Amino acid sequence: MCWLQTVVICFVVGAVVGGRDFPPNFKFGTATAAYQVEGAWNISDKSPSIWDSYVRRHPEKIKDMSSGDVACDSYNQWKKDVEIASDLGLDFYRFSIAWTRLMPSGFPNTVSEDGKKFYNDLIDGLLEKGIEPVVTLYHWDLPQSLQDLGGWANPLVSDWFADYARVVFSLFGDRVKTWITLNEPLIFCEIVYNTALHAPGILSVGVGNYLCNKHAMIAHAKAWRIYDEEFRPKYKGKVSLSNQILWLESETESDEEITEISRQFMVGMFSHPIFTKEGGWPPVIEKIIAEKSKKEGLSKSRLPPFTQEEKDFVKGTFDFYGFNYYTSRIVKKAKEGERIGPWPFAGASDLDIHLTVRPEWKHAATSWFYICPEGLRRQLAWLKEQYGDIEILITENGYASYDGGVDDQDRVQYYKEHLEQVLLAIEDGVNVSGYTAWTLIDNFEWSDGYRSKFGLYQIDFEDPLRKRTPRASAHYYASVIKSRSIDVDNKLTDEL
Ligand code: GBH
Repeated sequence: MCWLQTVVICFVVGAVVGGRDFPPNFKFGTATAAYQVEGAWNISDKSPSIWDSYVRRHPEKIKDMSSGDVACDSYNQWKKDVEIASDLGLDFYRFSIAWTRLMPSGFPNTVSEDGKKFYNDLIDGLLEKGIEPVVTLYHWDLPQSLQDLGGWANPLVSDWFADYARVVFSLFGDRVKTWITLNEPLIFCEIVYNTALHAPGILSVGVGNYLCNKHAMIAHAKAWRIYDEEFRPKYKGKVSLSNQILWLESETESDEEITEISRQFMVGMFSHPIFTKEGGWPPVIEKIIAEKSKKEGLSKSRLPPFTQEEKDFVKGTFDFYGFNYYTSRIVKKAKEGERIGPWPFAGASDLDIHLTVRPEWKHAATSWFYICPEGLRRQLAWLKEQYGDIEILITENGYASYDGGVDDQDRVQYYKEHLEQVLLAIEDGVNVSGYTAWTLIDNFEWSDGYRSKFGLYQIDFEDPLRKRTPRASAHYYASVIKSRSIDVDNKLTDEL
């Protein structure tokens, strides 16, 4: 075929399907996290993480009094996970490494042979099937021994994390090219210290959260710089973090200013230090917290400042922007005495806002989850506007249902509507390079236990082998990946 014919055909095909198809280099994946799927919590030389301790000390904090002790047993069943990932046709699989499995003492003097083997096998198994491993270093399971020293509130945590990161990069960097340092500091700092609803269950409203935020930013930067200096030259991979983002919008114009401030609290806090030229905290946040601290009679702001040296150290430590999107909120100025709603700022006192939802947003199967697909496109536009035209990887997006049933048309709908918004964002000119469905298999959903299900595959938790069964959404996602289009069949078939 002559080149002109090729061009004409491509043009015609492009015009017909244009906008509904993903670009050829766009990548699709699914994600999980170690504590939520692995189980084998005390096997071999693994030490307890803060989640292992938390579910023992506070079983009542988990809605069904369950734990991740066995979870999906992926520690033993990982071959099945690789198999279904391959059945789906995934380009990549995002999983996290359990610090306590790989480095039981928390420090690099102990590297577990067993832990090494487990992650080597998983990585090699994925690569054999042509699936790229995308690895998260920290998905909330800090070694309990480091928590006993103050955990994320201790500035030394950034060195502990950096040492751990170096071990991980040196063991797996030859095969892993995309790294996520931290999953959602908003959750493991703000939620943890403002609500104590997650491990380690320590309440320190307006103090612990900000210490943690700062140390998380430094820890991320140290890991990125270690990769950049010691590993990038030979391995040429990419490193960033994943932020949890709720799209926030205002009901009325008069609330627009407070809404933008709220975005800076929720997204800017964990982005401005890294993704802007000036670095450091968003100035508006620094000002608000400093003023409040002063009024409270404190001599210093509760938000620890960055020195100029620290600002320079943290800024620019990214290769792409990673974020997780599930839901949205409407922001209103709080009236006297009005609480701000259970999530994500419960207990936080520095932002006088009230979060609500629009009546038309449908509720999914867990308290915080309202469905607003447009939020994803608006969020993507906002990120581009704030931090420039950088590559963006959606590291999680998915839907919660109560029922373990397999004909999950509501989840299919959720994926379809959100993928459509991704396509629109790409049309808007946002550089979105990939999309990650949360999650491959039903798993331990933190304080919800096993009550809310997010899996493309259903897990039979009564079965000792934890049988994995594809839902309609698995069929749908597989078809999307195959056809690179969202308008595909969503029926249950025998294909998977
Ligand atoms: C992500 O967090 C996580 O990365 C992933 O591990 C998780 O399974 C997935 O999303 C689905 O939740 O109501 O105060 O007890 C998203 C943020 C964190 C939101 C936990 C709900 C419950 C906090 N989620 N949070 S609370």
